[in-house]
Amino acid sequence: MKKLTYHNVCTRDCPASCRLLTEVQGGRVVDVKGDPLDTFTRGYICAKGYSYPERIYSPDRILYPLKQRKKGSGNWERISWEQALDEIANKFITISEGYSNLLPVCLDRYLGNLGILNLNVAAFFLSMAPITLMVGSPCVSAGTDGMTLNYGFCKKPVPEDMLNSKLIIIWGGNSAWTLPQQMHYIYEARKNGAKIVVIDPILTATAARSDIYVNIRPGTDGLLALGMAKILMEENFLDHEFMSGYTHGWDKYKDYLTTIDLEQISTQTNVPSAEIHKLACLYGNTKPATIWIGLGLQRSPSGGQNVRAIDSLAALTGNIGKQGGNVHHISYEVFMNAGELARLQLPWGLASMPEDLKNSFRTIATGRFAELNNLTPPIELLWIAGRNPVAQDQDSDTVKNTLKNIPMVVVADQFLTSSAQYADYFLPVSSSFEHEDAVISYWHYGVGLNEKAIEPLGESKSDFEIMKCLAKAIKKIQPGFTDFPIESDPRQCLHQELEPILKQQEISSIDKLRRQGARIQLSAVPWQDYSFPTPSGKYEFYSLKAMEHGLEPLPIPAQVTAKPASYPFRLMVVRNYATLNSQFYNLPNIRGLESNSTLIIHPETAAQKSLEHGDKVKVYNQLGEIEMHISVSLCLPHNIVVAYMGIPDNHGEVINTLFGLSETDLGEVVSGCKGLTFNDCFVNLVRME
Ligand SMILES: Nc1nc2c(c(=O)[nH]1)N[C@H]1C(S)=C(S)[C@@H](COP(=O)(O)OP(=O)(O)OC[C@H]3O[C@@H](n4cnc5c(=O)[nH]c(N)nc54)[C@H](O)[C@@H]3O)O[C@H]1N2
Ligand SMILES: Nc1nc2c(c(=O)[nH]1)N[C@H]1C(S)=C(S)[C@@H](COP(=O)(O)OP(=O)(O)OC[C@H]3O[C@@H](n4cnc5c(=O)[nH]c(N)nc54)[C@H](O)[C@@H]3O)O[C@H]1N2
Ligand code: SF4
Ligand SMILES: [Mo]
Repeated sequence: MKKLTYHNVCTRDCPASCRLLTEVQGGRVVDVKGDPLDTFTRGYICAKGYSYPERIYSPDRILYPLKQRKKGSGNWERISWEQALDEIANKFITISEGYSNLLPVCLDRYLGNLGILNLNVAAFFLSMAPITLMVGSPCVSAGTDGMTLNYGFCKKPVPEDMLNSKLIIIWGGNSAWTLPQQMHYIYEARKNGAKIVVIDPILTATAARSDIYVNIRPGTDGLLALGMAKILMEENFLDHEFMSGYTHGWDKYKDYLTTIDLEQISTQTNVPSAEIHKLACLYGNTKPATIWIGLGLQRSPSGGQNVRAIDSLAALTGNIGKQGGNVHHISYEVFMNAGELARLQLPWGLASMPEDLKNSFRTIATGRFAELNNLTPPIELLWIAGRNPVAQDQDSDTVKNTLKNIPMVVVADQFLTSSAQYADYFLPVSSSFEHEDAVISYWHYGVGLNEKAIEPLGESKSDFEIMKCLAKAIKKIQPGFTDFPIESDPRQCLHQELEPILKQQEISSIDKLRRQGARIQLSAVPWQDYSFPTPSGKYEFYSLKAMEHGLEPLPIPAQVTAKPASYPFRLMVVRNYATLNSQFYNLPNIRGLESNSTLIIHPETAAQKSLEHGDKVKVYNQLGEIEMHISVSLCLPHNIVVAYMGIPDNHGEVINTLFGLSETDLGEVVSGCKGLTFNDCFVNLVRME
């Protein structure tokens, strides 16, 4: 039988956004591989990408709408789309009649699918404002705020600019696992003489590939950066021309730096003074030098200020606006180039919304499920799409209880996730191989068209189709209720969204985009014009805006949390190379790589607790407990234990049960609310017989 090849894009929330070639035989996906024409990946994809055929046809995938008799009971019944949509549509109508508004309707969505068309889920709800919207980001908001306060906007160089660097400091990121394609540029830079430094509390796969590894106490990165800044100042590494022309607040920063004590910083960060000195001098001496601020470090109580302090190193040494210099973090600048819908999306969705629309919403910060219980009017209907909050947000028990309390919870997903178990309705979503869409990468700015390669499996539908069908069902009962375009062709909507990009790129047709892809042309090296959209028009060491958000105007982090006596181990959850957040672990081939929920501990901890590799332990704290198998490793300090993200234990218990709700210092500047802290959780463990 003839094989047909289709162009797809991986729609996972992953910076690589790999373009894929999908082979289809007899209407079935038989192979997925990387597209060698993808200028960023050059055809290299990860284990998750290769596992798509297994994921598409997984026996775990749910292909029909389901209704659960009692939430959490597992007592599911297959129902027709007609019944599901009718009952949900009627709930919308009853809510609007009972409350004279739709505030009791709440939407919680995130980036389970990065497709532009997929973003229309939000458009459906936006068309019916006012509703209650969960806003912000569980991921990036403290860091983007830190960057925004200093520079005025969060921009980054293109990934290839690392080839021009002579020193690359990877600070709080594990790219060898989370963005492996970038390692290619890093290795190339090393061949050209660059040194690679990794700063991480864990000796990660990335750290193992570095020239210099700095082991740091979690959450203290800002202090290390302040110590380095003091040394740069004392050792005359400052770029006075840049500082005097283009920065604001150096006098105050300088005064502050003179007061700090390097020995104290060494004690607080766990980094020996000589190492801090060596690192600062290496950074001061090497031009151009770049810092890649990963997402791990900004999910700490002072994550925003820590990012600001690290940024300041680039400003002090004049590494801003230079090829091979700057700070690489994250950029949503690309979405400015897309159509209206993509532009309205998270994490800055709220900030960029027109005032009248914005003000009509009731907003709840992402992850704050407890707050959903105490609202007037109360939440009557919660729609969860592209999210798994029970597994991924903090305090999973509270999330579960909130879901239980809400009269109607709808989850649209492909699998019966830990969150779906607390839903009343499960709506089956087609995989991205089953409908057309497009993805813009927030790392390399590539735009890839995703073709429909096969028909939707079972009765599954894309989120866009689901919203259209729901709008139809609502309109059948009350014609004027929503103006969501029920007759619109998904293709047409997609093309509308892509039009500005096609124009900018002078790409004549969607078909051309499908074959060759595109890349949004942003400046390869940001800030070359030294024009910073901050209140002072300069790079701000001293930010009054930070003060408005209750922080020190200088990049000074707050005190580090003390370890509670009864929970002596800090629990860090790291992303696994073969899974993505809570996804993929259910596939047999992936489980072959990571078989069960593992807790990695130091040999000293093993000895102290009389544990051996493979033993079963209960990991617990004041919030709950989870069963795990021990793996012993020297790659982490004795007071840290490490788990892989998203893999539940044999009882379905998830690791985030042990994480209390805890906010980062920043997040609201860009996204409307503070971010979430994930590296400040403490536990104890005990052997299970
Ligand atoms: N302990 C700890 N917790 C963390 C973090 C951490 O570092 N430590 N990191 C945080 C970060 S960075 C993030 S981004 C969040 C991620 O949190 P989430 O985004 O909630 O996590 P995912 O597991 O990726 O869930 C996405 C869901 O979308 C579904 N999905 C896939 N495609 C589609 C589609 O087309 N339509 C619909 N409707 N659904 C689809 C998937 O099956 C999956 O269930 O987790 C946060 N949680
Ligand atoms: N394979 C795979 N790839 C992924 C994902 C996945 O789940 N699996 N998830 C995607 C998503 S949603 C995201 S947000 C990105 C995240 O990708 P990265 O930017 O790499 O961020 P994380 O993996 O969250 O954390 C990276 C490192 O930060 C370290 N870290 C934690 N706290 C601190 C600290 O206080 N200081 C310092 N210096 N380091 C610290 C951790 O030990 C970890 O090694 O990856 C994306 N890519
Ligand atoms: S998960 Fe990331 S690296 Fe893997 S195929 Fe998808 S986009 Fe590429
Ligand atoms: Mo994330």
